[in-house]
Amino acid sequence: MGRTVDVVELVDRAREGQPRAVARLISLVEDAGPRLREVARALAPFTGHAQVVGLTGAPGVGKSTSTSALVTAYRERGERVGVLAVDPSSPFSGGALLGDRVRMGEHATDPGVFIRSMATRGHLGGLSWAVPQALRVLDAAGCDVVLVETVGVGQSEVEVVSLADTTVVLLAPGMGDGIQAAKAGILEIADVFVVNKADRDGADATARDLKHMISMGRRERTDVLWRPPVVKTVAAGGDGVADVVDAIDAHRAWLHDHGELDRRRARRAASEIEAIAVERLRSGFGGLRGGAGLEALAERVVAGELDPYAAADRLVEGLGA
Ligand SMILES: Nc1nc2c(ncn2[C@@H]2O[C@H](COP(=O)(O)OP(=O)(O)O)[C@@H](O)[C@H]2O)c(=O)[nH]1
Ligand SMILES: [Mg+2]
Repeated sequence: MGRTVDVVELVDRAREGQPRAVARLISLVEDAGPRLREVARALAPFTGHAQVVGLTGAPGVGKSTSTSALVTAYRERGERVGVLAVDPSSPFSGGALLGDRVRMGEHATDPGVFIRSMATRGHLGGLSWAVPQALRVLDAAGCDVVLVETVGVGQSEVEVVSLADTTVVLLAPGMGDGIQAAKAGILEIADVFVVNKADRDGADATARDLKHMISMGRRERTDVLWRPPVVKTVAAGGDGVADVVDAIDAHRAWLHDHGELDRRRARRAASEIEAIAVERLRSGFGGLRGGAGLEALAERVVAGELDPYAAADRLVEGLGA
């Protein structure tokens, strides 16, 4: 094939579990280069197998430590595991983040584990398009479970929900913002709560507060049948990690029994399509020159010559031309 990669062959090799093929495919989708479409097409028939588990929470609660402990637990069951560590603020891309590399070090030579760190800064839409494509690569590579670690700040914790079959929200005692964050919306997104650092004072109180909030929430939302369990862990020592695996399994079974798995996956595909379409529109705007371009229109809005709605109409019309 000369210097150009044969994407179909790469996908074959990834399915055989060759780490370099997996890494290469993720790079191809991350770069959003001309091969992206070809990669997506080649992957499509082999996706839909992996169980996608999102882990989110404030920086320092122990997401990476927990992810590593979960990898160990799934490997003990003989499952192939993928890890995507997504840090929107990281200036690095492609390679592993140093901290994660150290923590994930014990899995680095395990052929049944694929680990990838992704920085989303600089990509319009952040998580919204590159991560789902990387997920597809790991899925097609035969991962039984893919763990997606995202920092629970701003939008990313909402976005992880659209990616994951099961969303695990981590809290830690002594991080006062924990319960506040819960009030601000993590209650809606969590399928499983983990109170990590249970070796520290206050873990019981945090777990109790959470359970109380969950029971309050249920009174208002009687249609919601799944009650998120609250699991205490000491991820650093592995305590309670088996309970997290059990909770994730139970949630998966519940999703399956209630037709929710298909619904969530359809929602995920819909947001993926939307993100790609929006991205395409955006890049189209960039190509519009002269008076029809975004900058020229913006100037006219600032000058009061056009209102933003009329300007938006022109922009969209410009794409159609
Ligand atoms: N005491 C204690 N420390 C922990 C525990 N789990 C993780 N840590 C420590 O907390 C710090 C942050 O962990 P990390 O996994 O990087 O958190 P992340 O930012 O959420 O990914 C590290 O120094 C870990 O060693 C735990 O269960 N107990
Ligand atoms: Mg981390």
